[in-house]
Amino acid sequence: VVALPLVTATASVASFRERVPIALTGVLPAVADAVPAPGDDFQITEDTVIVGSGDVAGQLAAILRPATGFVLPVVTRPSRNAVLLRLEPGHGDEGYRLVIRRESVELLATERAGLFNGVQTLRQLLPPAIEADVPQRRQWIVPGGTITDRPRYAYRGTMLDLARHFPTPDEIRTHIDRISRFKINHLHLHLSDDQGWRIRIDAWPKLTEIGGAPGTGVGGHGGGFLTKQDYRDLVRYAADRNVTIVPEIDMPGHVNAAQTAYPELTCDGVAPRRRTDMRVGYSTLCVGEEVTYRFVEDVIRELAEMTPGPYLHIGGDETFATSHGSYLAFQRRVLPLVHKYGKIPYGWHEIGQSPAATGAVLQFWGRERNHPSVATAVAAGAKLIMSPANRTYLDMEYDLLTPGGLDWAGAIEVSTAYGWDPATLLPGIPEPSILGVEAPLWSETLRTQDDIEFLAFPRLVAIAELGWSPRATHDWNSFRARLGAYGPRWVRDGVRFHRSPEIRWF
Ligand code: TNX
Repeated sequence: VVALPLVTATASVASFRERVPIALTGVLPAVADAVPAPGDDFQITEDTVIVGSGDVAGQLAAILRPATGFVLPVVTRPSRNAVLLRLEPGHGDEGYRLVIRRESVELLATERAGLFNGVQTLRQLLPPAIEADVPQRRQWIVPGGTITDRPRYAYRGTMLDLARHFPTPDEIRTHIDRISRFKINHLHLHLSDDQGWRIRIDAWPKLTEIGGAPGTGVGGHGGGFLTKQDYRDLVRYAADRNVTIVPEIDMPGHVNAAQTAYPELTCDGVAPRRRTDMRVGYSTLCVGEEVTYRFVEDVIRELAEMTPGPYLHIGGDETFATSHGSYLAFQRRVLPLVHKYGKIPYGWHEIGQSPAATGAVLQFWGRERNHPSVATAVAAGAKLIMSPANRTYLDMEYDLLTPGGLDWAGAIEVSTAYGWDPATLLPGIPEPSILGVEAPLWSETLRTQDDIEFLAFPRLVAIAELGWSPRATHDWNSFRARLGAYGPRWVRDGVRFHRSPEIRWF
């Protein structure tokens, strides 16, 4: 593990900075190990070829062609002046090694995911101008040396809340492009809530016809839903970028939209009015009725059928309208249904109160204090994803002056998002029980793609680094320098990120 200063100079002229060679250690999230080989740089030229047989070689070529203007043919036979992608044992599920020398760049990994991750790193080792979509007249130098890298945690996620504000599938795809640059490998889609139901379920068509109708967003804005084809296309698009989609149907609370469509899901059989306000905790499924479980089982079965990933999120948060006994009765029946359809049950940490949650994953969204029911569930076998609200909630405001976001968990500037350790936040949790981290973006205050990007970036990158990089690399000064140097890439990509005053942006 090396110390991580990132650029070798701190000149103030942007055009000069663009010419400063990128350091091997300038990458976001920080690489596990880097050994520079000064002077042994690789240069991409018009004769360079890409050697590899899988689709990641094609992805790399597609990244490099627009700005270089070079042909960069993808071939299978080894060659000089090449970027070679090769699978071999020993690098783990997502790890990779990059060996950069004057003659070639070798990218070695055991799985396709490792090659994908290595390509994200290689991209950042080229100057920001590589992100341009038309040819730039300049040299394309990759700094010499060897990077050996692998994730600290298997799960590095973020969440989009499709219920309070429904983004289009194209906007979701753009977001997947942006998050996958930082080796985020799970995208949790919050598909239902009091305001809207966003995924077609064939057995209960009114969920989307009524619950996903126009105007079913906070403030009466937006609305809409994903067809099964939309969803499957997103799953595929994400998988190409090493992102697993995690679907969530929130229950037994947060179900007002479903109940506007099917009044039999309420205890009094009366359809509630549509709700487009921001209150939480007032709705609940009728836990004593059999129709509730026919509904839940149909939804779980249809969601599981179209979800290749291992997790199915069943919500379980803020059930203030469900008695404790009813909550436990509900989970005793519903948690096994997720297993029945071949998925690992995942839920907000409240599900840990249920003895049926031993094989489940809990998403911890509390603060840094003792949570006895979480510790008990983990001791009984449950796993944890860390989403402490006062660190990871991308919908919290940055500070009092910056527009957008809520404030119930506090203001979260970049240093706050970065300044914690997933392993030690909660006492008494053994490290192997922690699968990783997730940064949720609730959408009560969102209207547009720009709003999503402004709240997600740069904070999501801090969470990505906590999830990917070994703890030994954790260093605020290094992080903020690497982040500042990343700014021009976002500018080129048209990402409206928050120019946090904590960062010296290039
Ligand atoms: C709490 S955190 C919620 C959501 C809201 C969010 C707003 C959690 C599991 N539930 O229903 O959208 O706060 O920040």
